[in-house]
Amino acid sequence: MVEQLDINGVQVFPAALDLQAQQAWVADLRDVVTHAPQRQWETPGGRKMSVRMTAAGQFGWVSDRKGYRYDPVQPDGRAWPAIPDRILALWQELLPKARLPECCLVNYYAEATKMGLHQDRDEGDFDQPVLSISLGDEALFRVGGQDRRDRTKSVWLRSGDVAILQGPSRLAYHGIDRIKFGSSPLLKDGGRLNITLRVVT
Ligand code: MD3
Ligand code: FE
Repeated sequence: MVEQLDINGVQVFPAALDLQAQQAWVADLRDVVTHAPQRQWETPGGRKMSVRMTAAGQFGWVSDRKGYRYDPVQPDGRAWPAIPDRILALWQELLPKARLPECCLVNYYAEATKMGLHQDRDEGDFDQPVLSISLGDEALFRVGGQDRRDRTKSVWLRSGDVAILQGPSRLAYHGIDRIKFGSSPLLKDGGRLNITLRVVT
């Protein structure tokens, strides 16, 4: 990893994963989806999210009328599948001092999917970093500060890009404004996968 960008404190490593690695990750994630189908969660306010989500690890992130939370089981009562070794290995390589991730959240963006500006604060220890990997179509990522009104910066995240959120940026507001559907040949039906690794407890 040579180039490194700083977007309001978020460290972005463009093209950190080469094409062969990206294809291997997609195969691993297809396996995860076999054991944990993707779902469109309902927000506590009753709106269906446009992002399709699943997870691996000790916990998955879920949402329904009762609220947002990490859950050790899927809605059908099954445990979440294990985090693939190759994915765990990237965390250990980039973040050797961090605790091991307990959730590998897998977000899929089909055409016209977006994710509004939010903070990630359902985890127990904000001193632990979050690692994000983008696969497939390009996405316009927006990140501000710890106050929703703080000025935001935008950057296009592309397939193979890795981002690390730690320090003050760990609680920064962020979101995905849009994707450029069909901009990457990686996923056969198009769209974008984003993988985030988190320490939950
Ligand atoms: C900045 N995902 O899953 S990834 C999420 O592309 C989420 O699916 C987006 O926001 C996506 O919660 C953005 C980059 C990212 C992930 C976690 C962060 C940026 C972050 C946590 C804190 C600050
Ligand atoms: Fe987030």
